[in-house]
Amino acid sequence: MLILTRPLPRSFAEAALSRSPRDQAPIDQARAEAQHADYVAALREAAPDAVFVEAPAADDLPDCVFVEDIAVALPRGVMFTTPGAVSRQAEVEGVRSALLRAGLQPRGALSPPDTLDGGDVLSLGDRGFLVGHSRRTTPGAAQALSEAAGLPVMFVPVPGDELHLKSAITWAGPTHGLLCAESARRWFESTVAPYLPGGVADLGGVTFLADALAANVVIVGETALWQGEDCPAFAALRAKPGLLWRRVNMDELAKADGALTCCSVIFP
Ligand code: CIR
Repeated sequence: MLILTRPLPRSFAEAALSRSPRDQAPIDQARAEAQHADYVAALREAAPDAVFVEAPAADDLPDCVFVEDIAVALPRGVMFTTPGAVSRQAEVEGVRSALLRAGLQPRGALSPPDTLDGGDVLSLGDRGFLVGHSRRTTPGAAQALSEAAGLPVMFVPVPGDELHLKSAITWAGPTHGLLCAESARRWFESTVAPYLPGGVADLGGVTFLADALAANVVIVGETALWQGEDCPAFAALRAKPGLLWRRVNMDELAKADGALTCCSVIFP
């Protein structure tokens, strides 16, 4: 297993993109750095044998900690994206050189005007990918991803005004199923569930969670990292055997619209 992360830049609190006005949600840089360090430590604990690749620190790229948007793990390699936010496109170079140096094989390519944010790509294992059509991700990019991976892609609009697909839904594997924000239930039931090859049951079912942040979990080996509000449905899910649940808190990064999956890319 190889895990990619990137240090939190010193420009994060002042300049990371955020949909909340900064005066409503000022970011505490030191707290964000401490939370990110805890997150990386939790990944290391969960995967002690993994190779950790840290892309170079880049204080001139305020959103660069969100590596998920830059590289997508494919069955036999990596696809580098063209992120949909122009201010983030220079993030690719540092991630690309770090991953190629680590020996990963590049797969596929995007051509202008296509753009792709990895936050819109949910891997469903050998079933393929669920890809969100957002303001950051184009249909042509979903097609290019399918060709690069040699796997089917199901392309769906992102729910409501979510930034990314994985702002609303992630997959904890066949034992624990999909986790979806309650606010996206109607979207899931009408736009996703009927079209999933094999249906929802084949993916282990779905649990709806009142807190959208909690619906974004990172699965690393046998460990699941989670954050946000707990609730009985989530507690029941965590009580099922098969995963060790580890709570982390990244609420400072959430102010810049980042959830847990955003800060790493896991190559199994
Ligand atoms: C952005 O707007 O691009 C960043 N502030 C947040 C990116 C979060 N990434 C993700 O959900 N995959």
